Amino acid sequence: MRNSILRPLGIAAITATLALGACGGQNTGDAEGSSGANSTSDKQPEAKSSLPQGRLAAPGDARVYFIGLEDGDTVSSPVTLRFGLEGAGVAPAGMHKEGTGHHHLLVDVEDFPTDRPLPADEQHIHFGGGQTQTELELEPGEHTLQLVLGDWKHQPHDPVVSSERITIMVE
Ligand SMILES: [Cu+2]
Repeated sequence: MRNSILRPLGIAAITATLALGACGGQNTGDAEGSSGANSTSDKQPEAKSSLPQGRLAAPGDARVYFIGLEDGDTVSSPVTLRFGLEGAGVAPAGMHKEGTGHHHLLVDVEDFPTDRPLPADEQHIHFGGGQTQTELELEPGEHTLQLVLGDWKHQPHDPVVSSERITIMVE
């Protein structure tokens, strides 16, 4: 007796699941890879609407800065750098959360992109674990340093939260 009641319900549930699955599959599937038979839709790749796109917004008054280090300072290597952040929170890379980001240290970099993730190399140092301090070895001479807050995917916020680009002299 129970079976006869449960069975129709079970079938209905499975059907619903399949229908939903098919819908989701069309959006996220490899639309470009398979020029399959009855694909009526030439949808743009932007169809993955559930994934957050674009730059993360930042509070307008957010500010990032070096603590205890100013333009024109003379330091010895390695220099300890401390990152200050006001008006926003520190979050590890990969965490999509409004009003947060992680620090990026730009060494001898004049300009940086805002329309894509920041590069990752010796001159663009990511602190994706949420670190707010580092020790940096620098060759003697003049160097510029700048902090840029990056969002969960390493892209500068909108508006950009960056420090002044300071020049220091390394002895
Ligand atoms: Cu990053």
